[in-house]
Amino acid sequence: MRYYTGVKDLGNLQEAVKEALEIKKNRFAYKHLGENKTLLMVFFNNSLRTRLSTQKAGMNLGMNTIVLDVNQGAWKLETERGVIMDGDKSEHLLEAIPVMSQFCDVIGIRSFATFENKQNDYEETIVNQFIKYSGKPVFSMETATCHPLQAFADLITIEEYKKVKRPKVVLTWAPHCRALPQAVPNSFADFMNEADVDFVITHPEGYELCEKFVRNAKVTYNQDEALAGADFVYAKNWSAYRDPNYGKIISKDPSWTITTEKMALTNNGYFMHCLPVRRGLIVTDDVIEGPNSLVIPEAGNREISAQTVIKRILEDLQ
Ligand code: AN0
Ligand code: CP
Repeated sequence: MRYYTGVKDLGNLQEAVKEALEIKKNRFAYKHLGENKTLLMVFFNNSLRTRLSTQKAGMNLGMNTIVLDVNQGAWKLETERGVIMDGDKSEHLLEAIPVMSQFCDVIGIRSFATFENKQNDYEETIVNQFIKYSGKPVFSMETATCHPLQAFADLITIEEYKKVKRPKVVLTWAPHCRALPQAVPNSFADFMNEADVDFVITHPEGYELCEKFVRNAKVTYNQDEALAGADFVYAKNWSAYRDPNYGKIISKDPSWTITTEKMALTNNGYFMHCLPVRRGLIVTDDVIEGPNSLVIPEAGNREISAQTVIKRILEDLQ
């Protein structure tokens, strides 16, 4: 593997999950792969889980790791070509990328949607510039439209906890106070559409996701109907995708919060969320603290999804 920006890069998904579960049993078995190799993790946005789990994954593989927080201590970067740089941005991405790549063998990149230009966001211009100008393998740690390390960890978690061969998995929108990207639901849908699950998406009208990720999934505006008989409830807020509301909050309807009453509609279903989560908006304390909450093992599996991806990248670098 040279690049990891979406589900397609994993090839056979069942085999990728199998490989991840093998790695989980013995995470230090591939330490030789990363010897004298350096992982650079570039963050344009905040992170707790991705930063820790990806660094840990690199260390499990014997790599040295460097973390760069672009907005804390590095020069502010211009990303557009053809601009006169007389504002607050001191350096251009087109120099910064090849300089970064002098000091590493593999690059992870986190760069959220800016919501300034939908086309730029959905064409993934930032990560694609890293791919084009770094000369190094590049993987996503959540880019403008996708978070494939998260969705891979989610699928591993579903595989570990499922009680039936083909579980019902529901992705539900939930209210939030800030406009959030569509990356997490996009990637979750992308993975679930390829997995052996009965997949349903539910959200208020106007929160339709990009068709390229939804594909043939069942979509309903009726959350209760979607939750009926669910084995897994995956809650997430996202801002509107469709024009003219791209990147905007168009509803904060509190009746979409995941509560004990909502979970009672499910098949004793598990609760999932990528974290960070705002209690009282997305989910109640009782649900997230309850016995059916998978949020902690789900976060733990971020180490495994990252390690599987970096292992495959290192295997191709040998
Ligand atoms: C981000 C998002 O919704 O994409 C990161 C989630 C992993 N969440 C927030 O910014 C709160
Ligand atoms: N789930 C996730 O990616 O968390 P962080 O934003 O804390 O990395």
